[in-house]
Amino acid sequence: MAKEKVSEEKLKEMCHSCGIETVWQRYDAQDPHCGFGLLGLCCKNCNLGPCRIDPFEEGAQVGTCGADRDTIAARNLARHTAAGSACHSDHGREIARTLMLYGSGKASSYKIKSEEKLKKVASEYGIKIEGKKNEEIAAELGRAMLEDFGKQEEPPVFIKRAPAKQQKIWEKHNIVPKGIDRPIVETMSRTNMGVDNDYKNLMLGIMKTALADGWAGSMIATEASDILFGSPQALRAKVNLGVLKEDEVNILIHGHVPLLSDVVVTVSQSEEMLKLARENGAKGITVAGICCTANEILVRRGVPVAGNFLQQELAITTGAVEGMIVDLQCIMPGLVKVASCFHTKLFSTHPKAKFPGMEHIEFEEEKALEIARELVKRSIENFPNRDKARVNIPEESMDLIAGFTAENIFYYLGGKYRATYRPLNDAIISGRIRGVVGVVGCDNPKMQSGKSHIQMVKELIKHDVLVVQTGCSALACAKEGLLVPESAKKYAGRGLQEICETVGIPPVLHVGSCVDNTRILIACANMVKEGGIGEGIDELPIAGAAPEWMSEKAIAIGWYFVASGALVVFGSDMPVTGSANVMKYLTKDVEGIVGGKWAFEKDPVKGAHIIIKHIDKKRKALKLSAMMYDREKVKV
Ligand code: MSK
Repeated sequence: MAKEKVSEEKLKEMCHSCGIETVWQRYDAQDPHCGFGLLGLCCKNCNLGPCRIDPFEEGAQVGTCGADRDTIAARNLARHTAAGSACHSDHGREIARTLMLYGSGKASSYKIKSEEKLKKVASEYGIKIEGKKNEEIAAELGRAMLEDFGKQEEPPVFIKRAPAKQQKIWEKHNIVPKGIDRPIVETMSRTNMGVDNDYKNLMLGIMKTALADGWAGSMIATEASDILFGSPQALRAKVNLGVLKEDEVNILIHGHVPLLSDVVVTVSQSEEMLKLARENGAKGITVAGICCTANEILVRRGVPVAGNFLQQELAITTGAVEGMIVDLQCIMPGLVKVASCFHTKLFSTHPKAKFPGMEHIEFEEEKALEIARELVKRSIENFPNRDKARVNIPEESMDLIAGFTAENIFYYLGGKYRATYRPLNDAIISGRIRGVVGVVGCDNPKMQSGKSHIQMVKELIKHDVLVVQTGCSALACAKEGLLVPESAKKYAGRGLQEICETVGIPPVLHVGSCVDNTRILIACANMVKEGGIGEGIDELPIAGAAPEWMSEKAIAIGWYFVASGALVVFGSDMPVTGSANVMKYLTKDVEGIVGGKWAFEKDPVKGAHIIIKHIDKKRKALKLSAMMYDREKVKV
């Protein structure tokens, strides 16, 4: 008899009553959080300290060296941005390196899955493609991309993808990044004790660093991944813990870089592994993803997603996971303790990301197939150790459509023979679509554990805003059923609904993983190029939001959108509120420099209305007509 399924909430309660500690309990145990940290007023950049500024202005107002609250808050923010940019860009470096290795005949587990993109990007890099084999082009392109990281005097190649207006603004303020690594190193250097103490100058350095991430490091990750693993196409898949199967071996892939997980998926579908699974008493093998590795494999192969960031531990507590294979980024060290209560085997695979208590099987591009086979085999052999009485797979799972890109959206909106952004721009001009907003980023126990994304997105689409999503935010909304075409009728305003129904797309478009926020940058540049809605990204009726941001990578992403001219709304403050000057710079002054700015709003519905107001202001400046169905209301 089939066992009764539990809900996710029930699963959380069960963990709690059995004394299994997850992120929510650990978060509570941190209460109260360090006030100086929250305000950004502590400095431990040198051994004169650690120093802290008294927010009530009764105690010390400067650090031992004399640095004031503005300098300290700005320096801390700069270091967060550098760390976030470094993380994304290192991801890009790894994929570019694999592309080069593949082209040089050293990574035979891979192939070129998008020849079209290989040739297009190679041409952008000035590589001659005529008469050359794909392998040769891949080797040259991989090498050229790697050179972008180390450039000293030249901007990375993709910077020229930005609209001319943005490039001019960046040149004027001297924030065009030279190379990708250099601005990150420069930020670490200028935030050292006694170097850059002018918060405004530090902010310019931050923007330069973030631009290197968005318009180069992350963009390389996206483009090189498309070349190696295929350019995504819209596909239907499933999301949430209910994708795990009671009678199959369940393997979770978690992290960000898809170099190993893509091969794991291939291996898990081989007859050799399926036979081994049957021999071990399972009916088959389910590979499902967590976090952005999930998104990478979802958008290209339709592999189901078990969950977003906050579900990584819960997935193990289902008692039905034989192996979790992690690469890097967003992997909680707390997994080890949770897994120790179950039979789940955890495998770390990346030389840069080891976890005490996890078995480490190191990934090498040259031996990807062999290593993936070992990991899948070890997981299958763990199936007999599963305690069936402790299996509690929540029943929730939901359909979603994923796999939209800055390129294929041409076809979905314009049709195969009219592949342009014209229909999108026209829909904005005519007032059917109010604007386009990227709602992205993590989920956070500090906020509503994923619910803020849903509330914000519902409010936006209700007001005819087309939403594009990446990362865990996309997964949170997918679980709610917002990423299927049917949701347009249920939740979207009439204008957006008409567009979605005409072309058969959801009102919320999943465009990939965290590094794929660059697809949104490219889409913005394409909208500008198409014409009629402004000369630069700063003029477009667009915005970005991260309602539950958590990672330093989110700070870097937010900054590259702001520096590119967008309004970015975060659902909780960045740790700089102890400096009124820095806060004013972020929420006001920066707009006069690059055209974009920050806003902070805890309430996701209010956050949505900050965005709607901003979009309406941009529409007005562009002299666009009022929203189509608002006009009808006026007539009535
Ligand atoms: S995985 S960075 S929790 S979106 Fe990209 Fe999710 Fe945030 Fe990690």
